[in-house]
Amino acid sequence: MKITHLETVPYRVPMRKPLKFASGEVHHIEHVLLRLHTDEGLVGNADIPPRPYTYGETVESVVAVINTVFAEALIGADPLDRGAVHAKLHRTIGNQTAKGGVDIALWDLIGQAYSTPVHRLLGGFSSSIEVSHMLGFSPTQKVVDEALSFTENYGVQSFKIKVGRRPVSLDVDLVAALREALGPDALLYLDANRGWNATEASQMLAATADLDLRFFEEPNDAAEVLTRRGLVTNSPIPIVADESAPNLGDAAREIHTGGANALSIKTARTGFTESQKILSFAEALGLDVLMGNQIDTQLGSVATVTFGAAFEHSSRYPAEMSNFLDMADDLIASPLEIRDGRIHAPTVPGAGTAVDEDKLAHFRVD
Ligand code: MUC
Ligand code: MG
Repeated sequence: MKITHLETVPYRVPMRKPLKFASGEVHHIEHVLLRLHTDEGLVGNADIPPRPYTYGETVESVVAVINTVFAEALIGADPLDRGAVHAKLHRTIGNQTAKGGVDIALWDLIGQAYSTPVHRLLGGFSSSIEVSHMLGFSPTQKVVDEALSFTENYGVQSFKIKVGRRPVSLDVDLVAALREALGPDALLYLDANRGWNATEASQMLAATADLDLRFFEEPNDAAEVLTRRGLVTNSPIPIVADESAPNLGDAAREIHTGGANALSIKTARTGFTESQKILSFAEALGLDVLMGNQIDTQLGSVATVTFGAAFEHSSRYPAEMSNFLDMADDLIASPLEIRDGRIHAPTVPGAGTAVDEDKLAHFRVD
């Protein structure tokens, strides 16, 4: 099997409600659909979400790097030789979600070629994984109502709370209100997206010490090495590296230099191949891993469940997979369903990233 040509299709879908957090805001889904075509007539698909405030990528940069740099490694390649493709991609620094998308599309082809779900090719640990919902900035009562509606309508019991606002007391009050409303059994954790400095983050930890929070993601900028290391050393709960560890090398550096003691894995940026390397690294060191959300569509979230449910170590905590409910529509051909707080991994051959061609025609902007 050989890749004969590729397509990079920019598309735009409105959000029902914007998602706001300390490092940015998302009002519209403006992503790139990558399609790898083969001489056997198979098409491998992946959703690529550029996040300029996290990785510096844009729709235009994703399209450009794939067409002008990565295409040379892809056209004529057999998807099974993905090690050779990755070695070539590795020569280009950055462009994290473009690389993640290439890997997912390659695996989608491999799964289709072997008539097997990628979830099973990877590991097949569990047929489903529990869902965690990410709560963006909004007035406290609205956030509480949103969380309660997710528990009631979808059975979701785990929430990542976006924090990092000033004054810190704003977020202390929010977290206290959520714990009060959701009760002692809900799994609650924080993500400040670098919005605070280490002093503010310490104040947050002290003020919420009796609220049973489980993790604290990117409390401050990991580039503030000294204060970040102090925070990690003194924090009673694990400090999770997300945007400070967007690839294997950065994850290893952040862990070994004391910048974090838990890791977020996002298939949107490390696909399946590099995500598995990060997962093994974390497992060997006894570090907790969270399957994160890049404000993913269903097309993106299906990759998260495909990977997350494939391994025991990535299934230990609920995976962030529900923000597609904030979006007005989706390109995915077989929609995801959250039932009893869980999403099932696709059972069709490939990665579950097949697209609805009518919707693609409607939402594409090229
Ligand atoms: C997260 O975990 O930080 C917000 C920005 C981004 O790149 O991902 C989201 C969620
Ligand atoms: Mg994060």
